[in-house]
Amino acid sequence: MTRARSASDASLGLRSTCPYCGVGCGITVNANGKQGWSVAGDTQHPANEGRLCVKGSTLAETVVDDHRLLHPMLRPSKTAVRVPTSWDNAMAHVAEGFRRTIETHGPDAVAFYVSGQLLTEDYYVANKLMKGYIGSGNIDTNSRLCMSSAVAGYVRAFGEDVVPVEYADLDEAELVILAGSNLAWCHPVLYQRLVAAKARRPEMRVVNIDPRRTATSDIADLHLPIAPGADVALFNGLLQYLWRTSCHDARFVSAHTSGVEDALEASVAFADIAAVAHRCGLQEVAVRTFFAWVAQCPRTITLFSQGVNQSSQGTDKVNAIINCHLLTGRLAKKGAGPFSITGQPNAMGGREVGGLANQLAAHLRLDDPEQRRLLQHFWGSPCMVQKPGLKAVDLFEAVHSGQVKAIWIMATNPVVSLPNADRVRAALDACELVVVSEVDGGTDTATHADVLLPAAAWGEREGTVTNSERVISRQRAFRSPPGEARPDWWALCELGRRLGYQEAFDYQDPADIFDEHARLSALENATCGPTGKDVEGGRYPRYFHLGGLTGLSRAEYDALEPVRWPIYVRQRPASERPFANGWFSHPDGRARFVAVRPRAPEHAPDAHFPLVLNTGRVRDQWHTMTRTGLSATLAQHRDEPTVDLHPEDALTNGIRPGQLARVTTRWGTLVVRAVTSGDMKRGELFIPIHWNGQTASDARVGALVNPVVDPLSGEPEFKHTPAAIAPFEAAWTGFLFTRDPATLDGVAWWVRIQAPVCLRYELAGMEWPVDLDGFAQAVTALPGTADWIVYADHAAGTYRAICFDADDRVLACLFLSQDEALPARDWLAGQMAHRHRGAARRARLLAGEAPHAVDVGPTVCSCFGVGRNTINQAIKEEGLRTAEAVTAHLKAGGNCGSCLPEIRALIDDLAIPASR
Ligand SMILES: Nc1nc2c(c(=O)[nH]1)N[C@H]1C(S)=C(S)[C@@H](COP(=O)(O)OP(=O)(O)OC[C@H]3O[C@@H](n4cnc5c(=O)[nH]c(N)nc54)[C@H](O)[C@@H]3O)O[C@H]1N2
Ligand SMILES: Nc1nc2c(c(=O)[nH]1)N[C@H]1C(S)=C(S)[C@@H](COP(=O)(O)OP(=O)(O)OC[C@H]3O[C@@H](n4cnc5c(=O)[nH]c(N)nc54)[C@H](O)[C@@H]3O)O[C@H]1N2
Ligand code: SF4
Ligand SMILES: [Mo]
Repeated sequence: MTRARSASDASLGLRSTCPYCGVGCGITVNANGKQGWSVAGDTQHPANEGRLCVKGSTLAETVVDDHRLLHPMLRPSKTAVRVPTSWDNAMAHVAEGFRRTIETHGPDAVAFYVSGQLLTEDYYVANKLMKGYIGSGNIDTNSRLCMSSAVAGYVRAFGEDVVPVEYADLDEAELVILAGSNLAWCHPVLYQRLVAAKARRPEMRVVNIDPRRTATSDIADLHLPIAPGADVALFNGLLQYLWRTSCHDARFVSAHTSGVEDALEASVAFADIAAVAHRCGLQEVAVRTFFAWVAQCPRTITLFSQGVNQSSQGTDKVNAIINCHLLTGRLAKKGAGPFSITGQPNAMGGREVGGLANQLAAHLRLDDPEQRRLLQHFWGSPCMVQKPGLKAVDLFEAVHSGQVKAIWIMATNPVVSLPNADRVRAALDACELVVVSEVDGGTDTATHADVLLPAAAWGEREGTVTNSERVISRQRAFRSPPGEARPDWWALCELGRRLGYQEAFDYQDPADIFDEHARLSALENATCGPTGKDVEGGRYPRYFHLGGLTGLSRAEYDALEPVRWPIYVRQRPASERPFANGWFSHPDGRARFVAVRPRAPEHAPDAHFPLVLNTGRVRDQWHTMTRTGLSATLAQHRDEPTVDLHPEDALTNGIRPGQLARVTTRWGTLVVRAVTSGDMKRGELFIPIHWNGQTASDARVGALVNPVVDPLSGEPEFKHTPAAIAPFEAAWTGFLFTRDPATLDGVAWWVRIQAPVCLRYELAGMEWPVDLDGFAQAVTALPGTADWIVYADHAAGTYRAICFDADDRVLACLFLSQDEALPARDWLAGQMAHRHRGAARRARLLAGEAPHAVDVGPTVCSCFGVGRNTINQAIKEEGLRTAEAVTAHLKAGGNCGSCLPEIRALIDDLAIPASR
């Protein structure tokens, strides 16, 4: 097992990386602060140079043991109750289940479903066990849902999955195209870097291509609110424009690429800019401006994310983008290139070890028998994978049909995050053996496990991750795992050993695994082609090369500084970036243009489902909220799940902003609060992905998403599902503050929100309770004999009840109303921490607000807890005209800067013209 360091080690300032997004910021951890730990940005780390966003800054709040799975749990049958057991017993059960299934039904009847949140060492072992020892390709990862289209696009174009751009290129670019990326919220530190670059060089241009206006649009000189899915048409139009205006790099195209004629022919229908604009739902002048800017700017970066990848034509979108970079030779040069930004902290590490069902490890090709044999020989494996395994959506379909009978799910929550998620839940219910490795035993997926394995979490595990710019960093442990939690690599090796492969899985620690991974990357690998100088020899040249990191001593591995691959030779970074010498990884050394044509989505809006449902992220929550959901600070920014829509769509569908609404698709339905932010176009809805069965009664948006996938990458169409919306008419709404989780049987709708010293629930019901006191006692599980004060006005449809403990502290506080007349929650939330002695003071609580209450409004700046109303007031009263002035006045925006776009939007909204 890994050595978990003690607090005294950490007090020295242990260096690690943030477990959230693919920016991969370096952090330092110290043993102090409110939670026992404090986290700060690592000034030495190249990804962030000391900066952190609000999620990174609040990490210490999430290092709590409350929700942790502490012991292995087992249920011998589907109807039995899960009980704690020993690791030995749990692993014996897993090994027996896998062995029996493989013997009876063959290796393709078992599967692993893993995650870009594993460390590279965990990932390497999982892939080796499934592909080299079980002999099946049935290992897929949540990265399938994330950047598999980018992987497929890069491989088609370059012959290898290599991201040829670095963060520093943003500092040099003349034009940055942000395609389908909400960088301001999803990669905030990188966004801040872009903001700083633009402040230094105001002539730099930014174009934002996104159907919605987002916080990212704030930095854009031009926002193109593209029709959902129309990106191939837009970039085909751009290719034609660049060709016709002679912006192509003829030398580069003829010396280093092939297929340009086909790509031009496929895009010829988009030579007419007016037609492109029409197809994309954009103004012709905006498209002309965009094209002209690209033509003018040799240093162009196209940074793309899920608006491109998560599409039934995601791979074609990626190649449409890369085609434009190939035509102009804007690639592998300072300040230029197609940049797929990765989402998860180790999405890139997963790509390196071949974690997708259609990859082999170390960028070797699964479709080449010779390369399979080479890897088999390296691993000494008994039964090597022969064909690609099932991709995530198909994999769970195979679980549903009974073709896959045993599955091990690790560090991902597919009952929330896969499309058609209710079917995933049904699949797990029907599956003979479901093993789930988790840190949180209560997730929607964990509750379907036959065997639950407690995993060591971030802060307790040792290993490496690779960020979006190919920089490998060490994650280091600063605390011991609680209970019996153990690292994932260890549990996987335990299965390997129990299946009879002692030697192959006899690693002592992650350093051992990393060494094997690095050695494999150098196997038969001459990366630089005939003219390259770094390495010679090798049958299968790949840019993915960690030769310089082989043979590290344990101490060297522990002390490893962030380092970017390729790294061919010890102590010597590669002399040039991948592709800089014009050599690509296809056998002939040439990059490929790919002929792409737009396709209509499989499911288009119709009379029943007239709207397009788009899904994505909010600033302060991470995925299914198992970590960020524990932070009261992070809950302030967006406390509830919402559906954002155009005001006219709200009107035509009879929905008042702020009201609950039911959104329905052919696959599922949910109920969330409707908002009309002004950012949406007509015909489109946006719902965040984060809420799940623990945090809301009815807000798992995955249940609504169509299970359509890209034919090449298998990535789901998460951003495009036909949908309908209708008001959800509740008889009453209300809220509850409580110290203990509420009992919500019979409550039609609820959301759970982490507040500073308690939980808050927002509630709604279909019938006004006949016995209101009984209802209050039931939801709070506090008896009628407890110390309650109650105010009830049946005529007005108002009920308020507060229960105190012997120390005069509020145990629970329930407010219900038939006409949505409820006070703002902030003041009452603050009162939960205080004592309330005396009838007068207690009665004031029933009023729900301070005698001179000021409603600060929803939080904009989470770092300093500054609300919208406070900011608006300062803008108006102090005449503030810039975000910097707001920061100077209120501190808001002065720490991580994530909220600056929102502050600027408030200034714009209140802007008073200087003169008329
Ligand atoms: N706060 C926060 N940050 C995160 C995460 C998180 O959960 N929370 N998750 C991380 C992960 S794993 C990922 S993958 C990244 C994702 O990062 P992003 O991809 O930036 O985030 P999303 O919100 O999924 O989607 C991006 C945008 O695509 C737009 N879009 C939808 N359809 C289209 C289309 O047809 N064309 C174009 N051009 N755009 C479209 C959406 O409106 C949305 O604004 O974020 C990472 N960072
Ligand atoms: N509708 C819709 N759905 C989407 C998306 C979308 O845009 N729209 N985006 C997709 C994308 S890009 C992504 S990346 C996925 C993310 O979706 P998921 O991967 O399902 O989301 P997470 O909440 O990150 O799940 C990680 C789980 O691992 C657990 N965990 C954390 N650390 C460890 C560890 O060290 N070991 C183990 N064993 N477990 C651990 C956490 O408690 C958590 O339950 O969602 C996808 N789903
Ligand atoms: S940008 Fe924020 S979430 Fe992403 S790695 Fe950095 S601190 Fe973590
Ligand atoms: Mo992702």
